[in-house]
Amino acid sequence: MKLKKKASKLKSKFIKFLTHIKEDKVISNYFKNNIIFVTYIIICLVNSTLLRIFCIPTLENVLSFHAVLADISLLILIGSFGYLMKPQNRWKYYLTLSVIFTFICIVNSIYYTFYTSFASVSMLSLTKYIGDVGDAVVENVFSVKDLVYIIPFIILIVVIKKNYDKSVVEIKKDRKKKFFNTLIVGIVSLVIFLSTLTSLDYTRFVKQWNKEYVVMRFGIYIYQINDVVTSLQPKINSMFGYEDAKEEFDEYFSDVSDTGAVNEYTNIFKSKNVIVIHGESMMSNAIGLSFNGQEVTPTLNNLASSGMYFSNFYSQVSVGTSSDTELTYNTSLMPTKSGTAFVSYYDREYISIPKLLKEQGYYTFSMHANKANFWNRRAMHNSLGYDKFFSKEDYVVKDEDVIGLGLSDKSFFNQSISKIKKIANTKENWYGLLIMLTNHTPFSEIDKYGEFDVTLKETIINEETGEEEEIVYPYMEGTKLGNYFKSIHYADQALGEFIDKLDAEGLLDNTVFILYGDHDARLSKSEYNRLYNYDKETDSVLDEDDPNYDEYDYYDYELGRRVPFIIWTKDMEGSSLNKEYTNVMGMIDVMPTLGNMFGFYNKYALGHDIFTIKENNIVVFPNGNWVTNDIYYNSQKEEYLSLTDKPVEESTIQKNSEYATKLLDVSNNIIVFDLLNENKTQEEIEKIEEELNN
Ligand code: GP9
Ligand code: MN
Repeated sequence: MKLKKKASKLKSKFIKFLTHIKEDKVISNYFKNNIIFVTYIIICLVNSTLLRIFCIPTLENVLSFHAVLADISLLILIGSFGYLMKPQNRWKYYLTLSVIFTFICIVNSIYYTFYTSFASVSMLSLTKYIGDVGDAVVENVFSVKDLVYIIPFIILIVVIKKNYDKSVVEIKKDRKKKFFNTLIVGIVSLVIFLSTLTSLDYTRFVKQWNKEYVVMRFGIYIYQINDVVTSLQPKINSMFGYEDAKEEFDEYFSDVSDTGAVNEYTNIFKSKNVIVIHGESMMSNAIGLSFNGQEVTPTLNNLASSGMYFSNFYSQVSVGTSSDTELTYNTSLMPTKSGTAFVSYYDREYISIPKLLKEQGYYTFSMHANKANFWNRRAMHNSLGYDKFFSKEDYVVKDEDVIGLGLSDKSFFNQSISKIKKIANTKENWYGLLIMLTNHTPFSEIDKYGEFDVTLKETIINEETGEEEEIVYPYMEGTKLGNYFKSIHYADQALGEFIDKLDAEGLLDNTVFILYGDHDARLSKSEYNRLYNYDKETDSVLDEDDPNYDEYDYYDYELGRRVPFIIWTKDMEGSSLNKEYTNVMGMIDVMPTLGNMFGFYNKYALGHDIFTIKENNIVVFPNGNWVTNDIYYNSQKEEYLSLTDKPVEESTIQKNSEYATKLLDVSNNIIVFDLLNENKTQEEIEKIEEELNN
């Protein structure tokens, strides 16, 4: 009876409360009195939703209840502090917050287009290179969608202009009350949000590894704040980092042999001279491709068909692009997890190809016609052990020889010949790395690349006249990928001329010629969709319902990022070495593979000699994805694509993913904690820790 009475009392109280809200227009009054605060919340919510629409556009991601609740909680919590200010000044606070949050969305929007990942403050050290590749960023990456975020922001400015009132007077007590009420609402929504999280969400949040997932569950703003904290963490918290890292390192290498395995390729190139070409943005998909009977890359095609062509080869770059490839190629280590090794860790000890060849008496040099401090190469090539680094200052750069980022490849190669000749005349054995430059995004200087036709031409018989007629379909003409083909055609031509000249000078007689593509061309999926699904009738991409339509999806794109790796000598054609090697291989495997052929060995290489590991190889990418001969694994989405008919075991996925995580950890620790520097004194260890702390 008592209970019933209580219940009806409560009910009437509740009804009274609702009537009060309705009749006194509590909600509409709240909106009216707090219009700037409410608008700030709404525009920040709209922007974070827009970002998910543009970057991770599945329904689940866009309408993510978790992300919205996380955003609301954070925005209210931070926003509540505005009520501690005088009402006349409050708008400044919300405007500042909105500037910061809008900026976060714009930066992430641009960053995602470029790297298919969300931004990290640890990348700030790279901004000094933006000026040099700025055009590339503006032409290829910055798009109208990145400006859309400004619209909600403008709405806020309009609302502020209309509603801010200088004359409002509010007593301190009221201010505090408003602050506490808002804070409590923020805390309640945060608690609700936290109660929806699973333990998996927490671990992913702490690791901040799977960025897409973190943004989907925690929203972009909490992601970014967490990113700042995790980026600073190694610096704040590295006092005991060294010991742990060293222990893991010792354990990892405890059962690695002190000498390399012997196989049929051991020492086959011992004491030969070496020319290595770093092929800027050279991708394997150009090899063998033709337009109207014209090969895009005749030189590469020729090298591939008359040499050792590793056709299932990947670069493993992170944000350090060219420099990451140089690191991995030279040392068989992976790019660092934050920052880039070339910029942040140039002063560490590295075991590198030039250093090991030097032990055999080689003279080693590198050549690149860009500024010596680009990617901090001057310092880092020294750390990698090159005897000499030829850079822009060693070349004559006439205006008419400049294409894109700097001296054209043709001129670069031409001028390099005499330098190499000089070295060859004075040194017994020599090894040189030449870094190309012209085939660099945005591939827009088509006038300077020379003629290369990327249209589709067909000959038909005119029914009326009976004569042959040529029809031209635009196909790749005027597209970014089309321009890329023109650009790589130029680079290929430069390479061809270089090889001819080397030969004419007798510089190929006792030389192994090696070429790798440094990374893909960083073009969007839609460009490839046009290449592979062109509808000449409509001059656009085939309709999705068309039986011939074969969508170029995420996996096609990732697998299509393969780059060439070729080992070639003048007399290789027709020999037993001259074939295509199809086992999956990464840049990290180059040092051990070449080491076996040239007779050097690095116990601390993290890759494998491809002729020892053969079909059991795994290529790990800096984002945790990996690929084997059988499977491509997407660590962000925890999905895979089977590449063969073999069934995929869950245990294989788990084993390989653990291998990938371990490899990335050990590699990162080797660089960050300078673990290859065996003679490090306690003082030096303390210096590193102090450096990480600052
Ligand atoms: C710059 C060149 C290009 O010198 O190597 O660097 P990337 O933008 O490809 O990292
Ligand atoms: Mn590059």
